[in-house]
Amino acid sequence: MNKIVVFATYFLVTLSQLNNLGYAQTKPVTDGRVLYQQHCQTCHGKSRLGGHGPALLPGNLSRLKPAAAENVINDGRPATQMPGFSSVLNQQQVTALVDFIYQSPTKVPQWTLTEINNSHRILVSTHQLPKQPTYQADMMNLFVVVESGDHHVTILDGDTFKPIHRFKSHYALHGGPKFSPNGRFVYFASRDGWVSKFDLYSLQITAEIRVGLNTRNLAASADGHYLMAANYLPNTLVLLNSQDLSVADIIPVYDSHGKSSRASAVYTAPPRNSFIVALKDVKEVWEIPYNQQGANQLRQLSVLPEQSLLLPPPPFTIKRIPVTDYLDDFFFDANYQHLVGSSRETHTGNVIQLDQGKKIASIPLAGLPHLGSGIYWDINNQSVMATPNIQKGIISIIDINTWQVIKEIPTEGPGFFIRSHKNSPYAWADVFFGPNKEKVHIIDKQQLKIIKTLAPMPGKNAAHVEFSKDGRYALLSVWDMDGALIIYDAKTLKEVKRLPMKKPSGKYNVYNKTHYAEGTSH
Ligand code: DHE
Repeated sequence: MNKIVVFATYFLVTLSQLNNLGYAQTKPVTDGRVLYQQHCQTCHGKSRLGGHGPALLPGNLSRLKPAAAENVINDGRPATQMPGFSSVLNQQQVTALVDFIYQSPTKVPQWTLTEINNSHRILVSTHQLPKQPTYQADMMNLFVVVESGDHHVTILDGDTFKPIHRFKSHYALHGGPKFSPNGRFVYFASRDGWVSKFDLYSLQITAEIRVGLNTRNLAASADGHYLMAANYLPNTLVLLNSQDLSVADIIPVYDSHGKSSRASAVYTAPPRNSFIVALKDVKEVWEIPYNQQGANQLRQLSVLPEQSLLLPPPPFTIKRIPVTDYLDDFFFDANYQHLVGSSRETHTGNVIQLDQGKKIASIPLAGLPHLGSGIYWDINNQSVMATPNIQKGIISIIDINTWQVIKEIPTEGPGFFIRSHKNSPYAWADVFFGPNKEKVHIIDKQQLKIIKTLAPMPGKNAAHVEFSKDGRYALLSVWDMDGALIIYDAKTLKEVKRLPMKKPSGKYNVYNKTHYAEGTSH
């Protein structure tokens, strides 16, 4: 009898030890917090403040109903890195996760002027910088290549295609880096809020500042004086002096009724001397002029009284353009008279005339266009724009005068980026999603048809092209840890060189970017 008791006790103790270690567990985990740690925190951050994925706090989820959040967890979200979890989690677990992410955190995350200023570091002062480049290269034909696989940046000679320098960046750079008007300095923004300034002459980071906890992107003013960063957390725009990255202003984002919003993205509109801001949670588009006239005007405060900040009087006026939808992805025409904005929820492009500050047309776009990567060119004096679609395998071609869709070019799957150059007869459009993600289509810009399809590394995602200064070469990324940057002759479409890289994402040519060249992103 005693033996039986001893054995039973031993068995129970061992079972409970195993349970504690998580081994003998047969019941699936149903604690939302634990599920979050297991499945979500790598991308969305330990405290739900965001990382590679967005922050998951009630304020950031205000536009997403819990039932829709369950769908996102089950099926993933198109055009993002968010995969579906329906084969890993049962419905009870998904509901527990949703309950958890809609709970307010015990400590509300703060990132105010104090935290921002405390993060500011000047690593090299301006007077220590060399007057000339410290190496031989055409400084206007350099490429800045973001390697998202191991969070590095490579500076590439655009004539020899030899890497000049490689350095560690902050975690998950997102959006295109922006350049000073003379192309000497590059500014990067990371999803976790860091803005860095890099000197291409001396190949070093000169200053850094953390402007937010979850940042979207940044824009540089055409006069070279300012940078503006757009944040998801907190709901702010942060204006920086581009010389040393010190804070010039913090603009909490509220609509005219006082409703707070995340800032989806900020863009520069060089001929208008203004920043244009896309807002995620309110039906407004903002234009913020930074010229002297704008500075002398009284700012119509977007700041609610209780939000007043310990900053000198803010320099700029905010022009609010009311819109009928949430617009968070923008295309601009060549002279920045119009923007086309889309939202995830609708199937129309909204054309806003910026001087008039109102919508002038709707474009039926059923495939969820990725307008931010749209480009424009002329066909027999007719200006057209082209945009990939992230839910449908088509490239939409739109007449920029009539705002009519004139053609839909079928592709082998939904795409993310399209690129060209004034000197190239072709536009390069990737197939980013689905079984054909290895493919890139070459489109004849006059005939509006695909003339060739490349698949440089079978099975691996090929995407995002940037041309050299003169348009002779096209550089394509293979987004894989054992990926590559592939250089093509843009005329013969033959491969010229292949450089192994760690998941290279975007690449940016100094000339094309500083000249807001036709065919590339601005
Ligand atoms: Fe991006 C640019 C928004 C997901 C890679 N992306 C942009 C811009 C916006 C944007 C508004 C233009 C800003 C700029 O360049 O300053 N991106 C979004 C999203 O809302 C979306 C769909 C969801 C998200 O999680 O943010 C999204 N983007 C991605 C990715 O998953 C990509 C493919 C991988 C990554 O690095 O996160 C990605 N986005 C890029 C790149 C650019 C970009 C490489 C710059 C393109 C360029 O050529 O300028």
